[in-house]
Amino acid sequence: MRNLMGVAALLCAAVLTACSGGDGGADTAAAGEGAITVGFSQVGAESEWRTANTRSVREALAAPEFDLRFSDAQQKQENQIKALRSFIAQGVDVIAFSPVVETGWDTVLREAKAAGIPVVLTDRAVNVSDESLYATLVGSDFVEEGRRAARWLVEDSEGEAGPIRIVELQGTVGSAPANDRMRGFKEVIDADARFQIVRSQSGDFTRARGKEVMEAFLRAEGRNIDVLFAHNDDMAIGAIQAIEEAGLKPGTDIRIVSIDGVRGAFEAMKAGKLNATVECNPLLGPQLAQLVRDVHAGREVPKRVMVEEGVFTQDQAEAELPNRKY
Ligand code: GYE
Repeated sequence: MRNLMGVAALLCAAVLTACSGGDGGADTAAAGEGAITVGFSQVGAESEWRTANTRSVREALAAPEFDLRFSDAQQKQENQIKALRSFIAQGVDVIAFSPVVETGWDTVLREAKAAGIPVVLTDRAVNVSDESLYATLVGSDFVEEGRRAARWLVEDSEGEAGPIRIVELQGTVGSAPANDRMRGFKEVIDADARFQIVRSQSGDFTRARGKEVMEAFLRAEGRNIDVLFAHNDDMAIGAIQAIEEAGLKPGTDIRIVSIDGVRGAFEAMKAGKLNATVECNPLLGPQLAQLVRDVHAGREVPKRVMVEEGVFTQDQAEAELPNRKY
């Protein structure tokens, strides 16, 4: 038995650089003959959004025309770089990945280019000196999402006297959604002197960190917090718990606006604990599949492909909840 396991482990190591651990876990899907081999490196499993995104990508690339090699980076850039190198070594037809952070990709993307493997970015952008290092990016407009969150706040604060003290739970440091949502939000609130961001810290897009950081905000600011802006719903949901444990009413004592539009956010809005969520649609699997087909066939693709989305408030939560697919 032990020997068999040893052989299995060796085989596993030979086929993919890592079956678990290393690049954070990888696997293959059943594929038809002549299938397009796609190496996909996912950020991790940090949020409800990400779970829905992974499901969408896996479903779309489960068709026999694709052979999917999926790898989970557990929110670490070094794991993603390893996974990309492993995909290059395997000679996949197309690489797709959702970059954890924006910078630090030039070298590995140059390696992919030298190997003639087109790269499709999903969800998050990169900051590279040479735009030809990737074929296209399919994802949301995070700056606009930040603006939408702020515009909701401005509208909701009509007639209110200042100062309106805001705490901000930021996403993963250096990630495109954290950078851009912060920028979009600030752009709008900076035009109105009543708004002040009094604390700002990363909660890494997770519930657990969102709760911890909100606890620290509450310790530092006491009852002087009017608004929480969270870069994603999961951190807002974690923060709601912290606010309740501090004896305050989330949604009333502290108004909360976050981003993603996941089911948990709709439930929190229905319960009156979250005020608004800005939609960020994770179901981009089908668009990704089409881009993979196109770049593989050598067809021209737009450099930027957008995902459609909206804003939802408490009064819409009950009616919208049954329609939510994530
Ligand atoms: O908002 C957050 C996730 O990159 C858009 O990552 C994505 C973000 C999403 O962890 O929940």
